[in-house]
Amino acid sequence: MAVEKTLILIKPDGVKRRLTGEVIKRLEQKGLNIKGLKMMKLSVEKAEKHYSVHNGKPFFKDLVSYITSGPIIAMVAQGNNSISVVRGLVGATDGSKAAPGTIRGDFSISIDKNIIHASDSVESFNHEYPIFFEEPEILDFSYGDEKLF
Ligand code: 3AN
Repeated sequence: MAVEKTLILIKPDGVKRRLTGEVIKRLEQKGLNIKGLKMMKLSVEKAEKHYSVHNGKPFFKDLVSYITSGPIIAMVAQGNNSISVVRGLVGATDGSKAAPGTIRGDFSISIDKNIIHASDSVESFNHEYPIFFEEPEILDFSYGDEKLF
């Protein structure tokens, strides 16, 4: 068991479809601790950095133009094994194949407009979070209910 932080983005389709509350509800219900949260419009430069691992792939340009097309919500959440826990809540990349009960399985039917991004490793988190947050914006506090989860 490892207490980890993970970066979560609600993508422009998720924001425009008013799924922000639904996503946050699922993270909170699971027992994840949200430590930073903001709404922002991503610059192309930051989007290219965030998705640098996909640079050169056929869908890279569309990925960048899509994630910069409207406001997103960025969050840092902390909890036991939070990276794999949140990936489980998110579901498979392709919404048309994601299992019912997952966020993508319940709300997406496509591979690109798939509501949400979540870090897939500690290395990814370390690469991703500084693109969205300054260190002091990730708050160090206790919710006080940790013993209940
Ligand atoms: P995930 O978000 O499930 O970690 P990644 O990291 O493989 O998926 O891909 C990043 C994003 O790129 C996905 N969320 C999806 O929006 C997009 N993507 C991945 N594969 C494809 C593809 N074959 N065609 C179009 N978009 C894709």
